[in-house]
Amino acid sequence: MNKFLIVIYYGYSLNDFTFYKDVAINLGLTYNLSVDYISGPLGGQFLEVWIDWDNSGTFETSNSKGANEKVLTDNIDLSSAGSPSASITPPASAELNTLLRMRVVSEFGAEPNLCGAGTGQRADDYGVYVKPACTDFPNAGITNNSESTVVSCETPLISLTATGGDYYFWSNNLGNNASVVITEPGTYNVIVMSENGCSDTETITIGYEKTAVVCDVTSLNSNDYFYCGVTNVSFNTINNASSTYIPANAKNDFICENTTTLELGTAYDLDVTYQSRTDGSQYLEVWIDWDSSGTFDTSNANSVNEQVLSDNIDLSSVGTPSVSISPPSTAVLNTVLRMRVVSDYTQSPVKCGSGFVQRADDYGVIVSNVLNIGDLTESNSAFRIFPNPVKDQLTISLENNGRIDGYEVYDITGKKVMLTLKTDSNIIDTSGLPSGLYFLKVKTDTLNLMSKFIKD
Ligand SMILES: [Ca+2]
Ligand SMILES: [Ca+2]
Repeated sequence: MNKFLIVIYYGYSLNDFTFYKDVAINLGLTYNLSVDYISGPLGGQFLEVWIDWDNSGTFETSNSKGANEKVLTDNIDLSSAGSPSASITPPASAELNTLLRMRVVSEFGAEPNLCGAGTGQRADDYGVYVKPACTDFPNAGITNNSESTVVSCETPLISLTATGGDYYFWSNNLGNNASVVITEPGTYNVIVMSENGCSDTETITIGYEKTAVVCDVTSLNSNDYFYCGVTNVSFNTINNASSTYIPANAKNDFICENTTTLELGTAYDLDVTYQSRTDGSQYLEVWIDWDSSGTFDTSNANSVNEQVLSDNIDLSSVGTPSVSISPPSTAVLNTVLRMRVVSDYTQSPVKCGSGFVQRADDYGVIVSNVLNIGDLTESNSAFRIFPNPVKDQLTISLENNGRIDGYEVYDITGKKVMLTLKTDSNIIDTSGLPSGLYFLKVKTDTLNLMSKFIKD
């Protein structure tokens, strides 16, 4: 649980960190030791770690109690980095409640000489206390300071406080403070340790409600304006000016501010404006995770291609591609789905993974089978329904004896109660509807018409 960072101070071959960088461990428990070390371009590097368990003043492969004091050995080739680790269980014969010496020693091109002279050798010594086996364990707890255990647009940060001990070690690189802030879903563990060195673990799982979790993108070049990429996205109610600044994580998440609701059976124009640099072409793709699977697929679980737009432009250009998008009938309904607009310089963008001068903007798309009541402000004199109130048959009359293609009926709550995509008749059978107020949406080959009616 404790990671030692070895800093090499040239000119010294031994640094003694004992007494101010020491660690207490307990008999009967196992601890993780990990060491990071590097080699130079001229040769390999060897590493050993020893603990003088019997406090004899010597490091032995078999000490006075028969214990092996060499706890880690490793080596790497030239121009490499190594991060070996070992699980260490103090031997039952270890000298208790005494500061024992742990030596981390590394040598260039040969096994280190743990006592004596090396050629390019350095040793760092640390202190280890071995305490008796734990009998009094702390009782680890996690207090959730937020209302929710789910990261959402309403609750983007979840604050947790670990309780029950004197020291805290959080997983997921969250550090050693009692209180932490979580922004990503996952399972989080905290090791709670009391002053006697005994520990207990508590776990909490944080969910995510913005959208299905989708892979991240990165960019080789980021954290600056590169003057290429997407500058505006327009899609139904979304009209968002973007920028050609590429943030460090290569992605901007607009899902909480820029989400739009699409109705099944309706087509929407997606318009993207993007630009290229003077020294290279630019590529653009847009994807929508229609099946909320967490991946963008050319053929998803319902055999739908989730790539909705692909385009590219020459250098020194502005592109304004436009595409008409109808949500597929198999789209997951009434859930925020992720739309990714991603662009890269001189090459096709990588929708998941690492690009070159790449930036992705994510938006939210909800596919609804529920009528947006706001749409009903539309009226059209070319369209009449009768009788109203109606009992069993509602007739739709269009000017010039026009025919309808299909219709939808919604109840007062906006829930779709009838859907006919294709019909040869201008008469709707309303006999199965309970009494009440309904909204009717009629499609012809050129128009979307709306009206209200009352069922007696
Ligand atoms: Ca010894
Ligand atoms: Ca998908």
